[in-house]
Amino acid sequence: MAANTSLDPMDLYDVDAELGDEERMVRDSVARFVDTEALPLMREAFEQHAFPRELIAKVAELGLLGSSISGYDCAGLNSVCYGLICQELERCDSGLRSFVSVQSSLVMYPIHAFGSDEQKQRWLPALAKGDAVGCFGLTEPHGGSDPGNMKTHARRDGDDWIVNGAKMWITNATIADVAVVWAKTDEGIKGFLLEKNMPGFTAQEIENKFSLRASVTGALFFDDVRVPAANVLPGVSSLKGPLSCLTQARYGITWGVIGAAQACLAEALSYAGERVLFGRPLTHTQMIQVRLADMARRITTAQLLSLRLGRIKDRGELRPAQVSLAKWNNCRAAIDIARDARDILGGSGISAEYVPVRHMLNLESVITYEGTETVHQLTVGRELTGVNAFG
Ligand code: TGC
Ligand code: FAD
Repeated sequence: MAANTSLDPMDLYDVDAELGDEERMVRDSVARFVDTEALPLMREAFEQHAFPRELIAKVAELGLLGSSISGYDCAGLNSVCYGLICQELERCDSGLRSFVSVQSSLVMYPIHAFGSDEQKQRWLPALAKGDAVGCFGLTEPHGGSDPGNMKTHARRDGDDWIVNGAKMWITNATIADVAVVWAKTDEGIKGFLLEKNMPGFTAQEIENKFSLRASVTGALFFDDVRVPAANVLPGVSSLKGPLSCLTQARYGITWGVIGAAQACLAEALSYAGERVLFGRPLTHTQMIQVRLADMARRITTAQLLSLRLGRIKDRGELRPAQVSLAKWNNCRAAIDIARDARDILGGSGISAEYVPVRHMLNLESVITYEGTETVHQLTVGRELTGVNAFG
């Protein structure tokens, strides 16, 4: 009996049917942009260890920066649209999705949620248009999993604040016009908007990465940086501030990694269909079919988790442990799929001509940043048991 070919291999449960017209339209327009304008640049960008900055104006023009914010020249789209944007961008490369995640969830979101009217007017339209680039400084050199123990600190000096310390592994660090920097103060953890030319504020690129090569990553240093009170986010004074931003970005990542996994499955299907060994294409062997089926199973599970999460988020009922479960599950699924797809391609799997190895290497960062797998497992464990096992 012939196999049923009517299902979409990238969407076995027809998640597409659960989407509204606007959600489908957003996904399809980002997909077109990815296929025609972004993907052709990405292999070389990865090889050159450079973020293709020419794409900033294009993602801005498509309304992808701060897309969940209403007003301030932003698109005001729902959370599922944001997720679909991340999915299509990461189908291209995690570095491109990272750029949009950081700008949207980690820079524009805190300015919108915790900023003054003046800060919103000044920064949000510029960030939405891509005229300004932002970065988010939370992780420090001594250990990113425990940001409550940060060393960067700020003290009042008249109407100003003086910031000292350092941040590490910061996406967009050296190309940012504004950095949302979290620092300890006598009044709790506060967010500071540091501008690139402030005396004492420097950024240094981290070179020779084997992962996220098409993304800028760097360190930030603060040596007695004088920051006016007008640059402090007035709406939050605790760890809840930066952790709320992470919830937004982690949600987007749950969708993003589905795109990377789909790209790997597509490549594995195509390669295995053409590769003839022992007198038949690889797709005719049971073992390869089991491996492809397992990829589809994991992708389908991830799609259902993210869609459900998006609907919960749009109802305003999202809980951090729910995001942790999906970040853990979907990143694990994607990295396993990428590694397996690389193996199905044999020696070709290590070539930049095929996408799995690039996604596989990128996903090593994605499974680490925004909370490592262990951090998310322990977050779910804490939710189940009521016991904090981090310490
Ligand atoms: P804990 O006591 O759990 O929480 C302190 C306060 O924050 C609240 N909260 C959250 N709020 C919103 N979203 C979340 N996810 C939240 N998690 C906790 C919590 O309710 C509490 O509020 P309140 O009112 O009671 O004060 O804090 P803890 O110190 O025990 O930390 C818990 C832990 C380990 C989960 C947290 O520190 C953590 O998430 N660590 C991982 C750090 C991390 O993910 N860093 C990411 C840096 S940014 C990045 O990687 C960007 S990459 C981007 C890219 O390029 O795409
Ligand atoms: P550590 O916290 O030192 O963890 C080391 C190991 O210990 C991990 O395996 C971890 O899971 C494990 N571990 C930690 N705690 C426990 C525990 N209680 N029990 C058991 N095991 C534990 N940060 C930002 O602030 N902004 C950015 O824009 C940003 N961009 C990034 C871009 C890239 C490419 C990368 C790689 C990272 C980026 N990060 C950013 C940093 C990222 O969030 C951190 O790398 C991550 O949170 C982990 O922190 P760490 O690297 O210091 O590892």
